[in-house]
Amino acid sequence: MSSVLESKPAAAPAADAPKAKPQETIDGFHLVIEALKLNGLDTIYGLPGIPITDLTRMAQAEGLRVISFRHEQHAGNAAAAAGFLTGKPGICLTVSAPGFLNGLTALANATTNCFPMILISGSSEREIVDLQQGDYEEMDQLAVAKPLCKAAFRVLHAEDIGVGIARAIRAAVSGRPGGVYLDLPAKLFAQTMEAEAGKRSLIEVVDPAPRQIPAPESVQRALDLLKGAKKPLILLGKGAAYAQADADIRAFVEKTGIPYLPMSMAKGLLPDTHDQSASAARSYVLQEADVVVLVGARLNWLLSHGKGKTWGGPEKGAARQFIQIDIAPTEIDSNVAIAAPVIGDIGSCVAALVAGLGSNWQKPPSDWTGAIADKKDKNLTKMAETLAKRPSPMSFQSALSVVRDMVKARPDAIVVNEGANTLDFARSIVDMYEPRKRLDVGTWGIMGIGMGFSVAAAVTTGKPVIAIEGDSAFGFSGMEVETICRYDLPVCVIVFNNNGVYRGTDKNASGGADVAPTVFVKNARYDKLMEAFGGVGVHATTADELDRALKEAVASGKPTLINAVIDETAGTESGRITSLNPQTAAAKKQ
Ligand code: ADP
Ligand code: TPW
Repeated sequence: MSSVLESKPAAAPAADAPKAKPQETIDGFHLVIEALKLNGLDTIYGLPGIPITDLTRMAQAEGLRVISFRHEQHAGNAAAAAGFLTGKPGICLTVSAPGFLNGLTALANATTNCFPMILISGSSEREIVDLQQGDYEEMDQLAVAKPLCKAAFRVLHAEDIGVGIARAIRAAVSGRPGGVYLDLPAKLFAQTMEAEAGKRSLIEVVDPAPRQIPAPESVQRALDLLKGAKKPLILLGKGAAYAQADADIRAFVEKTGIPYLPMSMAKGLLPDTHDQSASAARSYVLQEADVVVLVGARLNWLLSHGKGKTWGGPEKGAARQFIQIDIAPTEIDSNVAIAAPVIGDIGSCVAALVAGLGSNWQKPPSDWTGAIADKKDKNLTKMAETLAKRPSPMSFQSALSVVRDMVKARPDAIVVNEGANTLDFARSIVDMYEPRKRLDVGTWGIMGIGMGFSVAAAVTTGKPVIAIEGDSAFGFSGMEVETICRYDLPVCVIVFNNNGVYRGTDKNASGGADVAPTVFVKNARYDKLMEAFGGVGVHATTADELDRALKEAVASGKPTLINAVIDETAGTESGRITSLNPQTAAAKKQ
């Protein structure tokens, strides 16, 4: 820690007094930096300003990587994605009130998705905030953050910085991971303390996300249920991807022989081309399965809450039973009854299930796996026909078939994906081959994660990133292409440009001069945006042009934006969730 020490003379000595030894001190800035370093947190995603500008400079000087963004939401999204990819909390650093609020969306989104991150915001003086006397960027940030994250802490004294950061780390990664807010008032940074005492006050967190071993009887209950299943199904969620228990999960799937479905961010835990993948027969298996094993997946809206038509209607629903593996006991029974909860970390739970299978484990009946194989064959043949077409202008499918081939050739590349139709089509068309290579809109279906997630993916892995973006989706974080260029990151953004939100053909019902609310400037050249900052911009109107540009981008690693012109009549309102639009839902009920 010697590099961060300041030497300050003690109080002015009297002329005849013996010379006092200079006292070594450390300030709040450096205590924060040292606490992060001590815990292996080596990257800060943020945006400078009062009172944290010096913190960003000093952190950089002390060897941390500081990635500076154009808007805090994207810095926050980057921290969240880094948390998901690495299992360590991603750090986002913002200024007070408005900067904090800009970061808060990302913090709430991280919490919703169970990604570990810590939002650290500078704040203004407590005395003034508490009396509401109107400080520069005054806000009671701790109170605002509390309902939107897993935990929130404030540190008032330099000697508590170590504890504050340790508590933030533990809260972010233990149990169900999530977002944590850490409030650091401006005054804290300039506080000093004696250096040795400062060093002693820091905490290196031991075992921040301890294994949680499931109760043996819960494992046995699950195995008993699974043994009797005629049409079993495994559903892998992004909790399974996060858990980094890839080998155990693979062993569980392959030893049981049970067909599985990956949720979008669990794609690649096993290659999408795996024999047991039931993705191409998704509707069929969800309707038919009699015992479903949920592995780090919640029965939320993305799974139709575990009931209704998606699950084969009331009769099938009544007969179906669930096994749910999750670290959060309160998740159980949140939508439908769970017959066999297995509570613990996914690695330990899945390993315990595999150990309990025994030597006489019977793989699922062949009439079940055979029926799935038939459906898959049919659907995959149909999909291959669609993908082989080369319409002009491009369709979502023809453009995505190019990306699909690229990812097949570079399975280590990370795919970031947002939009509506662009998301839905990419999820089913672009096969993934390795775990944690797909980042997308997640539990909220939120737009705006694109560039932040891309930056984090590139920074944490150094691998090529392919961001598959609807044109509307891209707009939420588009300015961060400057960030991508500034750090020279190997990110290739493909904007699926169909001139609007969902599509570009809506009309203004009033006949007035304004275009419809979902329509953008026609034939926009998003590629020029990348060129403005020194990256490569490509305007692609055919699949061949897209293919050439994408190959070039991945090979060169240069920041690239491909403006892929898609038929503006292609795409449906809200993609595959049209039914959630209030009018559509109401019409259906009538
Ligand atoms: P998806 O959207 O892919 O279906 P969800 O985000 O809904 O996935 O669900 C993830 C689940 O995984 C959450 O309920 C969370 O508590 C759980 N989870 C996250 N990490 C772990 C872990 N290490 N062990 C067990 N469960 C985990
Ligand atoms: C923070 C609502 C869902 S999808 C979408 C919006 C605005 C954009 C769809 O158009 P895009 O994709 O990106 O051009 P495509 O492939 O259909 O052409 N604000 C937030 N989150 C969400 N989800 C919305 C608005 C929305």
